[in-house]
Amino acid sequence: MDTEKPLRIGIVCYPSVGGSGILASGLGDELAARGHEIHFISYERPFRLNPSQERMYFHPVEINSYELFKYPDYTLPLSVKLAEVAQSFELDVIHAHYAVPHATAAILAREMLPSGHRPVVITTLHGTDTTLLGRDPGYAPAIRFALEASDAITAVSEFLRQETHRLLGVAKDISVVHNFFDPRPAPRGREAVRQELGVREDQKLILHLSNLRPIKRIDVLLNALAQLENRERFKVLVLAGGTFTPYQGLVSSLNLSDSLVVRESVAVIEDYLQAADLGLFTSDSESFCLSILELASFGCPSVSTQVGGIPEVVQDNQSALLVPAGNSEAVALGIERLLQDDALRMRLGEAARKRALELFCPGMIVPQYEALYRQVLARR
Ligand code: GMT
Repeated sequence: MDTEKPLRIGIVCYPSVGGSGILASGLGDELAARGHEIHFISYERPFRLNPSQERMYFHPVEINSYELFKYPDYTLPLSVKLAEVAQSFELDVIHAHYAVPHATAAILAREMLPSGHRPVVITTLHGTDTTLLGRDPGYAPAIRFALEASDAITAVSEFLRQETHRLLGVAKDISVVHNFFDPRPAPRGREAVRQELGVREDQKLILHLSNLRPIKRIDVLLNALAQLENRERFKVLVLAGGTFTPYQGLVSSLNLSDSLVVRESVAVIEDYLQAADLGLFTSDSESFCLSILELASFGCPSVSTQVGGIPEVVQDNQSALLVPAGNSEAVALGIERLLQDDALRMRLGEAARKRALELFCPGMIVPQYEALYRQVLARR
């Protein structure tokens, strides 16, 4: 329990559907509930921000389009807004989630302010800011600079910590602070939700939720489903954080249209998490995979590719089934095992729930961020 003076914290994140923004919104909510004053800064209100939380504010960044610019610039207006908010509300900390361009804007904001009014900058790496952009020579030097200039860096898994040292050659220490999830009660009952989706009592509901970016390998997921016999046994729900349209052609050609339900941009996911029997994830890389944790919190086990930080979140054969990446046959075998063996599915689900509650709950993770803020402020 943090008993010291509450802090004033600015959080900069992406507002759209994606793990980094979801985690940042959850963290802001928890920190505000613990008495800190939280200021979110982004181009839109983050979609999962709790509207009724006290001590939580949102400051939009306005972007003008100037004729001279072929491409609109976000980094500079963001840095100016961060500096304004930091000065007006006397922020102690700016916490940047996802390095590009948030860490750069935060460093610029800090340097723009008069000394004595400068917040410390903490940067949390979430995944593709290292694993994708960190490999791009057009980005890497700028990311490395922003990380080295941050007062502290965190990564959401040990995998991501090591990849950041390896790919970006960052010399500074990186602390691992895993993600957390605090499930809210589902507003509707399990049966009502399954009815809405057209899932019969004797059918299993397989759930995939993501922003559907190419790294999620929706092609592998659909090909795996197409290999399963007796499709009457299950329904598949995709909670899509982006448009599913590009995959409709593949769905039709694999004859999966009757087995698949898609819902785009769902804000309250708990309804669907509680209704699912198993999760399905086929990413080529994942620094953590918050969605696996979200399902685990409801006692739902997943079949997933064994990549990146996923083995830190769930353990193969104990709280999930992990299979090689890019291999739809292996994915299909994993799903088949869990469709056929109710006892195994229940056992893995219960172990996943226990692990989520013990290791990845707000009570375990949020104090780690609070302690880091205090440590860095004391060092300053
Ligand atoms: O989509 C986002 O907002 C960020 C995204 C990414 O591509 O970096 O997700 C990452 O952050 C999540 C929250 O920390 C992790 O659960 C995801 O595993 C991670 N995605 C990847 O590494 C591909």
